[in-house]
Amino acid sequence: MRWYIGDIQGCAREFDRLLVEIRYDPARDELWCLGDLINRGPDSLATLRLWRDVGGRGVLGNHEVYALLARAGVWPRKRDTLQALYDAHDGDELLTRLRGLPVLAHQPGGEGVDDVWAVHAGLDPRWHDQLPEVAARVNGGAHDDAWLEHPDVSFATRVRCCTPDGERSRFDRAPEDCPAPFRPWDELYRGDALVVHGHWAWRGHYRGRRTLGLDSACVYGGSLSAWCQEEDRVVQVPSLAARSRRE
Ligand SMILES: [Mn+2]
Repeated sequence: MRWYIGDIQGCAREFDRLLVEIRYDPARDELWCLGDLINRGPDSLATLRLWRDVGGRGVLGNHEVYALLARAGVWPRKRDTLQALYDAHDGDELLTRLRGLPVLAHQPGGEGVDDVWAVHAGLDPRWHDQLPEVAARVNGGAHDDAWLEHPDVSFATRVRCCTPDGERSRFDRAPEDCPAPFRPWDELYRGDALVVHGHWAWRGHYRGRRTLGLDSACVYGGSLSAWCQEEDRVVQVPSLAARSRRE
């Protein structure tokens, strides 16, 4: 089975529980994390070690971009929970894995199974009829620091609300409150493939016309969500944290 998991944000214990819950078997199954595996939460290092050890794959999130650029000294260090990762003997190896993650990942479906595009935040409306070309462009860079700051990478890892011509809003609350002229990016999506994404913790897990959101705010006391592509099934485990970390 192929499983997609929403934003873990260092919630390693919940990640471990979720893998047990879905009976994840690295020899048989495939694991795609939807970005933001790290930061804010209690244990980014254990999260990445577990993800590596079970052969996890994934797409790049804005917290991975931050971790890489802050580590490189390109961006100023903000308040974060990444020090143990930076200090670990295998920290740079783990960060190198993150640097290699694609921004957009296509997983074909089949008989009765949805074609899936995975992305951390969402899609620019101008990309909808040319996703393979966009993926080749945004995934095919040198993955160096400058690539991590490319506007297309920023869009795919950060958008919540935007305009049809790809202008982004900083709005981060419930989609129905999105201020005009911006709209939730998924309402503008007109493709046929199912887009599976994370990043919008405030919104939580939802199912749209052709989109599926899996960031159910584990780090803020919600739950951690997984979705199986073949069975179109969601499995969730509750957060072990108090509902207190939201900033
Ligand atoms: Mn995010």
